[in-house]
Amino acid sequence: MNLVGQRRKRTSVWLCAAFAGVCILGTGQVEAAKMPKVELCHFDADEGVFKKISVSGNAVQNHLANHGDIFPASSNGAGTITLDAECNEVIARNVFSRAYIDTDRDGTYDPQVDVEISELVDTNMDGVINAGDTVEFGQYPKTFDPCSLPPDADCPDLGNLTPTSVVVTNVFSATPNSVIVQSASGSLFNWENPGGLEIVRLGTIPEQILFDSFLDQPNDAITIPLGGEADPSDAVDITRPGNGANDYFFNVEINLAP
Ligand SMILES: [Ca+2]
Ligand SMILES: [Ca+2]
Ligand SMILES: [Ca+2]
Ligand SMILES: [Ca+2]
Repeated sequence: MNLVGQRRKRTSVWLCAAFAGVCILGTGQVEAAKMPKVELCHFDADEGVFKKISVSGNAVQNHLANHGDIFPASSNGAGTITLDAECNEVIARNVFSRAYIDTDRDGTYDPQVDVEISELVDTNMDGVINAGDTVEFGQYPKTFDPCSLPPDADCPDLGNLTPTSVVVTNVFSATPNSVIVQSASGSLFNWENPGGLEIVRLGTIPEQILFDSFLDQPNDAITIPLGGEADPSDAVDITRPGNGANDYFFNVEINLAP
C-alpha cells in the first residue's frame, strides 16, 4: 500500500472511533457497534464457587439481576459476599478488639476516616481468641486533640507504631469489656472499656499505654516512651486531669458476644 492508501485507512479507523456506536462501512451498510465485553464473577452452582466470565456489555444488567453475578473485586448488594479481582471469595477479617482515633468523633469506628491504633485479629480464623492470632499496630495520637475536622488525611499529630504485627501466645482475658493477650516476649496488650474509662496497652507494662477517663479522676494519659516491643517512632508522655468526657483521641471497641 502506498502512503496515500495508508493514510486513507487510518482516517476511516478514526471516523469509526469518532462516531461511537456506529461504524459506516465501505459498502454503505450501517452496523451497531458491539458494546465491549465486561468481566463478571458468575456463581457456578454445581461447584459452589464464583468463576470469572466475559459477557457482552448488553447482557451485564441481566446477569447482575437474574444470575446473582457480581463484578470482580466488589461485594454483592447485601454485603455478605466479597470477591477479589479473580472472583475468589475474600474471607472477612475478624477483629476481636480495636483501639482507634475517632477522627470524625461519631463514637463508632469508620475505616475510611478513623485511625487504627491496635487491633486483635483472628489471624488463624478459628473464631476465638487464642495463640496464633495477631496484634496489628497502626498509629497513635501524640496529643489529646489529634487531627482536624473535617478528617485530615495528613493529620500531623500521629506517631507510628512498630513492629506492625505481634503474634499472640497467651490469652489472659476475653470478655466484652476486657481483652488481654501476651506475646512470646512477655509483653502485654490490652483493650479495656469496663465503664467510665478506656484503656489500651501497646506493649510492656507500665509503658505504651493510653488511658481515657470519662470521670473527673483519674487523668487522661498518653504514655508511649521509646523502646519495648512496640517501638514508637516518636515518644510522648502527657497527662491531663480527667475531664468527665469520653474523648476521641482514642476509643476502644470489643466485638465479643457476652
Ligand atoms: Ca468514627
Ligand atoms: Ca483465633
Ligand atoms: Ca477523658
Ligand atoms: Ca475515648
